[in-house]
Amino acid sequence: TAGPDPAPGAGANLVIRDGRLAAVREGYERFDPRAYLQNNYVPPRADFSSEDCVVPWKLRCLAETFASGEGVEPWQEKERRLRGRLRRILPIDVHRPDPLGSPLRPPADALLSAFCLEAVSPDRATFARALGHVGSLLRPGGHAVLLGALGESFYLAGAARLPVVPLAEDDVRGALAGAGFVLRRFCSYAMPPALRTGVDDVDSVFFAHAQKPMEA
Ligand code: ES4
Repeated sequence: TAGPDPAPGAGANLVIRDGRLAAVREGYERFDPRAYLQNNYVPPRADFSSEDCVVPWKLRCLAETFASGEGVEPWQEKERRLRGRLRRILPIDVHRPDPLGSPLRPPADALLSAFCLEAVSPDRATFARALGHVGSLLRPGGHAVLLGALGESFYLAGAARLPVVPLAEDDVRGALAGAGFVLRRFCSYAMPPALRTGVDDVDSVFFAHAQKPMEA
């Protein structure tokens, strides 16, 4: 269901949603990260001899966006600054209105999520709500950078077969607008037959760069 999160005890709606989220959680208990990397981040999907391949496409989208700010600082300098800023890895539950369990202070400048939200959401409304939850961690003017799957209903990672909500381009645009974002860039990549290897049923991959408006 669309709209605000139901209050605890809001009835059947909440119970049904919890059951499907429990199924998502159980699926990930069998998730095999090595198999996932093998399926998506080595050839044929990560073939750097071809510009038309999906992983080079994803990396180009990210590189262009991250190079578009002020400065033009060499990438080595960016890498050094980013590594110097990393502090901790925190667990996050995107289905909670307060995904980190407490507000982020100061709020984040940027949020990057790749193939996560649609892969933990049983339906489009849950995807849109999850985007709103993580988006609430951003400051006014903060940036969201998303990569994800369109038209995908499942993917494999070893023994795990994970359900995915099949999204259309307009679902992503609508969810970003509904979460209060202004879209800066949206593009997609149709998965060519040679990269339809059976590890999922993805139709295409999307990239979105969106921004929270500055405070009035
Ligand atoms: C992915 Cl290229 C691609 N397609 C579908 N799912 C993915 N997860 C990570 N990369």
